[in-house]
Amino acid sequence: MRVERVELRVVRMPLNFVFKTSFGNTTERSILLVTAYGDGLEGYGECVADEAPLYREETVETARSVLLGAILPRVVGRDFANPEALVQSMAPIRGNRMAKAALETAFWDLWARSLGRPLWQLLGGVRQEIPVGVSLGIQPSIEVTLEAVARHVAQGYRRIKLKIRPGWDVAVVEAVRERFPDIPLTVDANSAYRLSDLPVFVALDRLGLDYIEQPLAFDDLHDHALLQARLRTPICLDESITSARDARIALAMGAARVINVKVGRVGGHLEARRVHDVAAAFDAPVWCGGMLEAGIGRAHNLHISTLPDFTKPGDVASASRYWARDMIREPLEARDGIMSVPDGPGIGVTLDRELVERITVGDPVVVGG
Ligand code: OSB
Ligand code: MG
Repeated sequence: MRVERVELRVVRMPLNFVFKTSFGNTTERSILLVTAYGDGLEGYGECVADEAPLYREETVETARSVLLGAILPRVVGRDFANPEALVQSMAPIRGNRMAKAALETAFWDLWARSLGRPLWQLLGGVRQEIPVGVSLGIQPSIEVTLEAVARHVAQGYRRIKLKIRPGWDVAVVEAVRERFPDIPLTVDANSAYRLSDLPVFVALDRLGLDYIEQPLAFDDLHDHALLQARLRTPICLDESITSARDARIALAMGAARVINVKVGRVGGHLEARRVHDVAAAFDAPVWCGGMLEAGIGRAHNLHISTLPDFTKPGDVASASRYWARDMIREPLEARDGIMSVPDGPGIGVTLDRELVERITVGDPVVVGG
């Protein structure tokens, strides 16, 4: 498949809610959308980077700049027999995994469409029904949190994740656990704590959490290993894992027992599958994380979630939770906590072109003829 040309555009979409985490508040997303053209077909990828580098280092601007300046010159106008070949061509470029993933996922979609096959089959998926959970941002009060949990449990979500940060942790989680003694419950700190906060984690360790996600620094596997040794509750790493090698090291040294797989964070589907394979070799469960994706990114997340070791509910909730109007035509909605994986060629969804044009910020850039 020759990548004849690639279009980059930024679209702006307002969220239905303020998403509050330990690193900041999100009220709308600026999303870099990548379209790869070849053989009269189109494939779509959505970059997970945000406007500010508060989760990891990349931003919408760095991803755009690295794609234009370094990645696309190696790719546009060239033939790739498969996604492996494309990934090979990007390998000399260090880091910038969110930028690479945006193009890599667009290529997978294009390639799968050219073969007339749904992406999940080409990835090696084994199911088309995906149990999902929900990630609840930091709420104004414990009372509001309890209402939000009740609402999402009633909707059928299979796991509730609560964002925590210093000063908003043990009390709220205890209150939720007391009201909902049996639900699968997790917390996500987004790197807000240090090892000296051990008493917080010892208190959380008594609350029957499924795991504690990314409690410590994004680049500190060592302290996560020290913390894990003191806890019964598994640690799940998100920010810290950018590759299959990171996953191998983290699992081998006991820094985590569960891995959050995000296609964007690790550089694309191929590396996400490698992370999955490493975790499976360690008997460690994985689940699919979310980055407040719109339809294209959410569809890609559903496809990767079909691999066998995705045994815990992911953060791939109904699109209508996030968006008044999504950028794709097909509704990606959970029913009783289950999302169905689209079965058409590629990612199996189509862009709402009229909407995409309307929400585009600035001018799209097209590379190649
Ligand atoms: O840490 O998992 C995270 C959103 C943006 C950045 C990081 C994270 C998240 C979420 C939301 O938790 C997941 C979602 O609903 O898409
Ligand atoms: Mg997380």
